[in-house]
This record gives sequence, C-alpha cells and structure tokens, in this order.
Amino acid sequence: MQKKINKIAKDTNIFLKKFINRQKKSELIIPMQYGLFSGGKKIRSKILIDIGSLFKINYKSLIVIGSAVECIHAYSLIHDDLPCMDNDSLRRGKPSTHIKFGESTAVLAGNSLLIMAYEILSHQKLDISERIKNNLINKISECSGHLGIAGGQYLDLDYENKKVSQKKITEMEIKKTGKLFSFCCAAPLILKNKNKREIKKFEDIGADIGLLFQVADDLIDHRGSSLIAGKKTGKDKKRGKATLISLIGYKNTVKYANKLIRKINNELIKYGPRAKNLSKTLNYILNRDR
Ligand code: GRG
Repeated sequence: MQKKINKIAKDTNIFLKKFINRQKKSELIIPMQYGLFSGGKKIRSKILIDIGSLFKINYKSLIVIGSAVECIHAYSLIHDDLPCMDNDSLRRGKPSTHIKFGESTAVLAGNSLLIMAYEILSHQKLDISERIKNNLINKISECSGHLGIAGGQYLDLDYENKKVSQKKITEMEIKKTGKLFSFCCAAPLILKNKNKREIKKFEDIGADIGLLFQVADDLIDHRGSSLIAGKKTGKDKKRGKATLISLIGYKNTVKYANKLIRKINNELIKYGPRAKNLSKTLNYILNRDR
C-alpha cells in the first residue's frame, strides 16, 4: 500500500514541478512550492486512482486531475494554519507556511495554488474534451466553495466550544473534508460521461470516504504522537472543537469509523475484485498514524 501511495505522490510531484517550471517565475513560487512539496501523503490522488481503475481511466489523466486536487488541498492547509483559522505553527513536521514566510505571503501563496488547480484542469495538456473539462471544473468548484470546503471550515470554526449534534458534526466534516473526496470519486465518472444519478452515487461514496478520513484524523489528534503526525496533537480538545470523539467518545468513534468502512465496501460490492484496491486504501486511512 505505502509503495503504491509513494509512487502516486512521486508522479504527482513530477507533474506539478514540470507544470510550475513551465510558467514564468514570481516571488510567490517559493512559498507555493513550500506548501505543495512538503511531504503530503497524496491520499486524495490515491482515491481518485482507485475509483479511476474501476472505470479503466488512464493513469496519466488521473495524475493530472489529482495534481489539481492536491493544489486545492495544499491551499486549504496553508489557510487552515493561519492565526485567524486554526493558528497552527507546525505542518508536516515543518514550520507552517505563514511561520516561514509571513501571513500575507501565505494567504497569497494559498490563493495562487487554488488558481493553479484551475490552470491545470483547463490546460491543453489535459487531453479530454472541452465539455468534460468544463464539467470537472464545475464539480471541483462546487466541492470547494461555500457548499464544500470553505463552508465546512466556517462551520468547524463556528462550532468551537459549542454543544453540537452528531448530525451537524458529520455534515460539517463532510463539507470541510469530504467534498474534495467527493470530487475525486465523481471525476472518473465525469470522464466516462456517466449520468447525473451515477455521478451522485459516487459523490456520496466520496463523502463517506472523506468523513472516514476526517474521523481518522480526529483519532490521530486524540491519541497520536506529534512527532509522527508532523503536527501538534491533542489540539481539538484544547480548542473545544466539535468532533465525534468529543460527543460519543474514542471507542464509539472507532466503531463508527469501522461501520463507515463496511458501508463503503458494500456500495462497491458489484465491482468485485476490482474494488480491492479501494478497500485496502480505506483500511490504510483508518489505521494510519499521520
Ligand atoms: C480550500 C476552498 C478552500 C477553502 C479554505 C482553510 C479552509 C478553507 C479549509 C480547511 C479545510 C481543512 C484543512 C480540512 C482538514 C482536512 C484534513 C484532515 C487535512 C489533512 O489532510 P492530509 O492528512 O494531509 O491528507 P497531508 O499532509 O498528507 O497532505
């Protein structure tokens, strides 16, 4: 599993480095690269490739689309660490982007990475029809904006130190984290020109995978070592974050995560042995320590 993820991470970084090198230089390139190449797992790209393999999508296109996703992800982490958000000074074992380069530069580097995602998806090197590109761009926009990552982040901050229901917590985590996974699961179907109903089914699977990922992230924060996780742990409790752990406890949250894995696997049963890779990725997501 780790070998496969490392290969995807390597190929994604090669694509992104080439893409950036082909552009004119600017003062923001160094902080952008710092946020982009500081050792992220590229788990969203792995999910994209697992789902892509169910629909026989070529690996190269998936790496390009995954690179756009990783730009949005890197942007969200840079902004998440800012003092006005979660105020974290450590990310991936290194000083957060705003600690290294200052707040205004971190904001602008983050914005530029968001825009770069769109440059990648609309680029002529991505060899798919204009209509499909447009559909991909439309879907990633929907997943990133006020109904997705940004809206989820708003709720995450708003719920601090409040008693919030389980439904509201999972809805917030699906927006904040799940929606980018929804895009990764929907993209292969968009490439294959599937109908809206089928795309929605995979978006929902992606939302569950993202929820699983966020719940696992909360578990790491609760029990994990800061040294291994590469970020401060134990901070959710200190900040009064609304998480499943704060509501139903650690053990019940682990049970909840295992139930989610069974639910996702059941949805994929009809794909037979081809869904095995995804199934292994789900176990990796829950059992990782960073
Ligand atoms: C990105 C549209 C947009 C808006 C910004 C700041 C913000 C609004 C959103 C924050 C969303 C966020 C940080 C969610 C947490 C998701 C999460 C668990 C991140 C950790 O992901 P990993 O473990 O990171 O995949 P690596 O380091 O492996 O890349």
